[in-house]
Amino acid sequence: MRTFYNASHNLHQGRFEMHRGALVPCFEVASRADFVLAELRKRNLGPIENAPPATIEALQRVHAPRYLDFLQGAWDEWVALDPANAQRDAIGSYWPIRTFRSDVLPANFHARLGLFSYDAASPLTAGTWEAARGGAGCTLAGVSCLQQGERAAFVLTRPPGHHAGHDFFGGYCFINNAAVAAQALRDGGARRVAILDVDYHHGNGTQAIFYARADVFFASIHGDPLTEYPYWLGYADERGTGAGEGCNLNLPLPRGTDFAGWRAALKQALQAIAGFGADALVVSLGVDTFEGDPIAGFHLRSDDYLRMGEDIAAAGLSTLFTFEGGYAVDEVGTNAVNVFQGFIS
Ligand code: OKP
Ligand code: ZN
Repeated sequence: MRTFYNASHNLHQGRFEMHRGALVPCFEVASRADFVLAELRKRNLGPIENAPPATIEALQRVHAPRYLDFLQGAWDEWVALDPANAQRDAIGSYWPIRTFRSDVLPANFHARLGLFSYDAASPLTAGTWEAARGGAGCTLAGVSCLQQGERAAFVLTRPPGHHAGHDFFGGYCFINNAAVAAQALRDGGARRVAILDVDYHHGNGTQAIFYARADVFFASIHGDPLTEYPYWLGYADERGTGAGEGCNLNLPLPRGTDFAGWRAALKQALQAIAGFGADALVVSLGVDTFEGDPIAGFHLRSDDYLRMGEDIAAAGLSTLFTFEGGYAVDEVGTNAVNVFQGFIS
């Protein structure tokens, strides 16, 4: 299986995230990708390649122009406000909740930072834009691979993507790689695409992007948003809207769920995807379902990821894996590569 590795990922290295009133060191660290890369090499899973960054035009297939403009210029604006800002990351302080306007684009930088984000856990850094664009470029290269008839490919990138929406960032995510992939597959001629999100956290950005569409099915297995981030989306009654009605499947599970319970949900998600009749599958692969993950609550063990890969392979679809969460850094390589090992076995 070919891997497209975003060599620019380490340009994004957030220092701190706001966590319940305190700035704490970021969980989403650069070494996560390094561990996965090392494990791929160790197990000789296939070629590891680079790809050029995505063009703005390609990103606009999923994201709003004014959002992309903001992301591209944000760091320079931030530092122009105060040279001392070069030593600290940009994090929002003000957000337009219900009753505020979002049609006006404020001149004030902090107001725009809040307009285009939804949490204080996703620091925007000097290299965030380049890293995120690089990841989308790898995603497009992975899509090309599938279009050339390969069974599967892996996009090894960070920051992750599934919380990023059409015009907002949050949950450590800036550009939605899974959405970029699904859209590129559609643009390349696939009639129906399914996205399976197995990250511990609900992929609210991906869901929102495709919520009204009948051509992209979104299925997600995640910690129940009643207690788990992102809290305001990911409930079972969200089934899509308009033409997209019935094309969204959320399978929230309680904290503490082990692989037996999780695998039953996977079976349900894969059955729904089979019923949808997809031409291709995009997997938002987060391995923060691991029992040792510091910010999640499921109890999957390393061997369980082999079974996960086998089950996904049994769907028989050409499959693009995009890397999402997984914060137990020492095990993140083993767990992610176990999925591929199971998939190709
Ligand atoms: C990104 B991805 C938990 C705080 C949650 C944000 C989590 C973002 C997860 N104590 N903060 O889905 O892995
Ligand atoms: Zn996650």
